[in-house]
Amino acid sequence: MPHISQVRGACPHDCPDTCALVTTVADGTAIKVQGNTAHGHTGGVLCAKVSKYTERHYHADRVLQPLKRSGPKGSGQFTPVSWDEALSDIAQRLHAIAQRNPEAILPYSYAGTMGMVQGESMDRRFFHQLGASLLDRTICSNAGGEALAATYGGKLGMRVEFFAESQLILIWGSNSITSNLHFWRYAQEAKRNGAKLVCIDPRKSETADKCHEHLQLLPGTDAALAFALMHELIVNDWLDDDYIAQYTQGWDALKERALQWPPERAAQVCGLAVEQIRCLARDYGTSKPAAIRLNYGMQRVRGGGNAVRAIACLPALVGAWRHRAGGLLLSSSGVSPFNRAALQMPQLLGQRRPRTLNMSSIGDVLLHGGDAQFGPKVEAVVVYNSNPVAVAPESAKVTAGFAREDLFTVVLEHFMTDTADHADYVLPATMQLEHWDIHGSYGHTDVLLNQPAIAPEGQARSNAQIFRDLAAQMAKLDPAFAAEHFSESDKALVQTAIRHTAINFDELLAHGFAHIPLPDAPFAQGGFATPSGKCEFDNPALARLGISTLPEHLPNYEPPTAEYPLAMISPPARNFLNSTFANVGSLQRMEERPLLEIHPDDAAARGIADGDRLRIFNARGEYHCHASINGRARAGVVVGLGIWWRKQGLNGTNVNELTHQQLTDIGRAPCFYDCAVQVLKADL
Ligand SMILES: Nc1nc2c(c(=O)[nH]1)N[C@H]1C(S)=C(S)[C@@H](COP(=O)(O)OP(=O)(O)OC[C@H]3O[C@@H](n4cnc5c(=O)[nH]c(N)nc54)[C@H](O)[C@@H]3O)O[C@H]1N2
Ligand SMILES: Nc1nc2c(c(=O)[nH]1)N[C@H]1C(S)=C(S)[C@@H](COP(=O)(O)OP(=O)(O)OC[C@H]3O[C@@H](n4cnc5c(=O)[nH]c(N)nc54)[C@H](O)[C@@H]3O)O[C@H]1N2
Ligand code: SF4
Ligand SMILES: [Mo]
Repeated sequence: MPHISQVRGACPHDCPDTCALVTTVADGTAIKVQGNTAHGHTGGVLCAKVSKYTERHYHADRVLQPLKRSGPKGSGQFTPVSWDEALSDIAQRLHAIAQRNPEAILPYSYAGTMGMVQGESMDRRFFHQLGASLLDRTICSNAGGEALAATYGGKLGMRVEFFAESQLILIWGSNSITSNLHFWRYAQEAKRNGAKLVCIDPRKSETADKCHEHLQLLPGTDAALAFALMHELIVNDWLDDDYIAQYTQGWDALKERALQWPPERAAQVCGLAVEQIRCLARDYGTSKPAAIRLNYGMQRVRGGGNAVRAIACLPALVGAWRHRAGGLLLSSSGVSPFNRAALQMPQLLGQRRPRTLNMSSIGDVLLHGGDAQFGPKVEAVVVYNSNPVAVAPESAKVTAGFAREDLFTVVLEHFMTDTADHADYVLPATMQLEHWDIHGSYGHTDVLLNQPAIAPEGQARSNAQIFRDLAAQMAKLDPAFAAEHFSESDKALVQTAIRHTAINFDELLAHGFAHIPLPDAPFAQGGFATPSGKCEFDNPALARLGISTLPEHLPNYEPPTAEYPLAMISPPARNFLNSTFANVGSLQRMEERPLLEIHPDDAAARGIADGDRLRIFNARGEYHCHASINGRARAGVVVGLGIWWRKQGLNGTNVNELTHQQLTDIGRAPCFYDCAVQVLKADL
């Protein structure tokens, strides 16, 4: 009889759901990963991706030993080396650069794992101790995050479970069935209880299919729609005057701006029917409680931050916050109790104040170092929990940057991604079933513990262990390197993360999760986390940043032109998670192949039939994939579902070959969905 055990964990992926996992282990092998039925938000259900987790874990292509480059940069040719050789060589290279200028070293990481330990602990200590450049982690949520903070004072909002009690739910810039499945379960419950569901999305997504109404607006026009809704709330007197008077700031000025946006004007900007906007305003003004599930899809455009601000004003205008099932949720990560300073030790910087480089500009950063805009040239980059060559905008530049022969690149990875192909060293990292971690969530308000279920495969080491090992090597080269800060084990780091908080480690061990004590309705009586304590429609502090103190509608950087007449958005494919899982066979087969969704009229005008091979191009580059005329794209807008690896692409590129590096109005974030292209049938 095999020895069978079950181990509780947490899904590490960059997904608002942060599911609680149960891994079944037979004689040291993980045979099944399931949802923990005891955890309410997970409800025992996992998405298709993580239901197949063992396939990713035991994938034949997994990197299981340290690799050293043996061919030209970017060739993907490597030779196995020992950990000792890799660590000592890497430490020597970094030490030599640090002696000249530590700011020439750049860490590059994002949320490949959302764990506090493997995502933001020893790594931060290591780079702080070195004095390396800091990274502005803007690639995903910064426009909306900073906009929300400017309005509510933080990433705070409705508790996700109370959406089940709402009467009206606006699913705004979110394909919940794809990217927030466990919210969709609550929305379904509300629907069964009689709620109306409205989807606001340029794409007729799987979620739009299942909502009562779909407003298929043009990308980057959400602020205009929000202002028109305000206009209708004002002229029809659907306002909660008392809530506005007590708990908001700047209403007179906002009102004046909103009155400039009658539905007729917004309809033109948004590409919607006037009646659709009126109808939505009526629903929003008269349904109680009304809730908005705002998501990040609508903020990946030039005016994304201001659009979030405009939308975030709506619940205060109708007093939706008075009820726990009313209000808005963009992100709940602001309730996170973790002791980040103890994990990351910013004090290791001492008096040094290294420059901060923006991860969303990595192409320019790597190519243009040594000038006034970017400062000293980057000589070494250490990448972990991210695949920038595939996911960062304007990939031709990102690829050229990573292909620099004079750049020393270390990549901690599970697989030979496009980025790993460009490394000097690839270091094998453990996966979630093999290490300790602790997780907050940006879609619910629980804390989850991840216990290792099995021993690491091959020679894999956890991220935290790799930085611990590198620190030990650095200490040999530099007596001033404070090695004593790198001794805590991964499990001890979990405990550090919750030291002096309301979260109890033994409770986490026993159940796998714990609730953060919170009120049901966060802003029922104001209590916003802003300096004024109010919902700041008008935020005077923004003036110093050169941002309009009132929300405004900013048109996209790249409106379609005669040369590039189609707007392109590139939201995630359902069965991948960003570029993760794109190499997992069963999930790849579900997504079939890289596709561009195109409206039948736009296809017909170009003689394109379903399945045809396409050239999609603009001044920045060219991406080839197959046409999908599946009814999801609106006229004038094409949809390149992401994020395939470049090396899987028909011409060795992916959709980010077309995107640009201009930044959002607030939050210095990329504008992935603000992009104009031309599409033609490729010659065979
Ligand atoms: N299966 C799966 N789940 C994921 C991910 C994944 O890759 N795959 N990624 C994870 C990550 S990192 C994130 S940040 C979230 C992302 O998930 P969301 O925050 O939901 O954002 P997106 O998926 O980028 O876009 C959501 C929807 O917004 C629409 N959209 C695009 N432009 C606009 C616009 O201008 N206005 C409006 N109103 N809508 C627009 C898109 O068509 C898309 O259907 O999902 C996470 N979950
Ligand atoms: N065109 C377009 N581009 C986009 C987007 C889009 O919608 N359209 N979405 C953007 C968004 S929202 C985001 S968040 C970014 C995401 O971009 P990334 O943060 O780069 O996310 P992934 O592509 O999932 O890559 C994460 C990598 O981390 C690795 N990893 C996972 N766990 C660990 C670990 O424990 N240790 C180590 N060392 N590695 C690990 C995985 O194997 C994977 O290769 O992409 C952005 N790019
Ligand atoms: S990716 Fe999201 S939905 Fe899937 S298991 Fe992880 S947290 Fe849950
Ligand atoms: Mo993201």
